[in-house]
Amino acid sequence: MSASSIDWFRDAKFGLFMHFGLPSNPAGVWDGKVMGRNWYAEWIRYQHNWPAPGGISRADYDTLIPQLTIEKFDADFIIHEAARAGMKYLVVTTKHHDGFALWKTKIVPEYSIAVSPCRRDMIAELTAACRKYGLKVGFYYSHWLDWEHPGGGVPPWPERPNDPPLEQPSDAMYERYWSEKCLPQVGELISMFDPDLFWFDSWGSKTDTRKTQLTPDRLGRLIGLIRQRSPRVLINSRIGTEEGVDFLSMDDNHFPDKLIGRPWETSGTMNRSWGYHKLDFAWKSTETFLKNLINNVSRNGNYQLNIGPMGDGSLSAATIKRLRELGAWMDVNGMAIYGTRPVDAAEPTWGRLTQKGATIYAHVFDWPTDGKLELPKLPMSITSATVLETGEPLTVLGSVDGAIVNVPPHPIDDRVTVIELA
Ligand code: JFZ
Repeated sequence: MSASSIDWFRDAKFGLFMHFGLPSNPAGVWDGKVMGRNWYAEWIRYQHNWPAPGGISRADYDTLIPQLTIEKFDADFIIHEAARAGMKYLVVTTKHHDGFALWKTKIVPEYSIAVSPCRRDMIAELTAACRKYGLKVGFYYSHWLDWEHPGGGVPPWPERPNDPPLEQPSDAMYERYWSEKCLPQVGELISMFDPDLFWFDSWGSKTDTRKTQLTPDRLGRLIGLIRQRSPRVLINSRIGTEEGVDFLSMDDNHFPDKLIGRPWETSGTMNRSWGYHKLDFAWKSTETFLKNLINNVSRNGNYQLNIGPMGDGSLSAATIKRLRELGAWMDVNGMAIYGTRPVDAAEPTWGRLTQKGATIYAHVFDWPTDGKLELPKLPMSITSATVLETGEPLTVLGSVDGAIVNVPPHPIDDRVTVIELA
């Protein structure tokens, strides 16, 4: 990346993650059998010997291709919703672990959306919608695991604790996967769509298969190809190294408890699964998402909130409700999020702080019952305080080591009220 490419990411704070693919149609149910509700629906093919030993055979799995009609998929609608929710970038699964490409690829075209009944290019449609609404374009690409190519990696763990591990391809076969499919598809995504960000996925540094498959040589060739083709594209650390990449990805749904100096992000789910699971009703609240976002931003990080569109491409009502609730908060409080930086101050027990120039924003999670909000010692002296949502001025009682703001008896927003300090 060029020196300034990371700037948009550091200012954007909030992105939309989107998991879609062949598994969105069965949505966690196969032959009437329900996938564990703590499992990821996008893993339906390989999940602990479910629904039969060895998972679902390739031939059975491929019966999902003729079901890919996406008749209700409307990229413009989805990205418009994301923009209204205050999200500044998209990261979409161009190819998940199953190896099926959602764009009209010339590399292994027979395992892509081009051979599905819809004959549409979801990645082209989403990219166009992002450009229309001003969102940056990010691509999830499963570089490590690929269950279509005979050389691609399969899950690194035994199906059950006492089973032998799954048989991995030989190194020569993995090399074929890498040079015939992975590298050319990544190069093609750059030349076809000119993305702003790549989100690669690998994990478990202790699993040997990752170490032997994602060798420094292979990672060097992948990163080298991207750098050579695009000066601005950002790369995340889950590619398999923290060196030579642009930002760190935390473990899923992991929200760090301290500031991290390098740019970073957490990806999180709205319920449990990334891909749509029709029986996953464990929806988290908008309040939780707001606090996750503010927590990360106050510690120098971003938040990528996931949606899993249904098999026909549409969004569930539960998803749309949460996006709109987020948007309503961001409409009036967004300036306390975008472009801010962490504050050099002790973290208050009642919430979090962010800063932009000479303005500090106090995000109050737990409203004081005595009407007095105690500020920690701040890097500048505070003379005015205003409720951001209403413009109501509040009085500040100064002190060198920490001012007190007199606040109304009840919070303005009982999830998070922001007070602007200057
Ligand atoms: C991976 C994928 O397997 C999954 O389907 C989804 O795409 C998710 C975003 O990423 O799953 C992971 C990877 C890493 C961790 C957890 C789930 N981790 O490090 O905690």
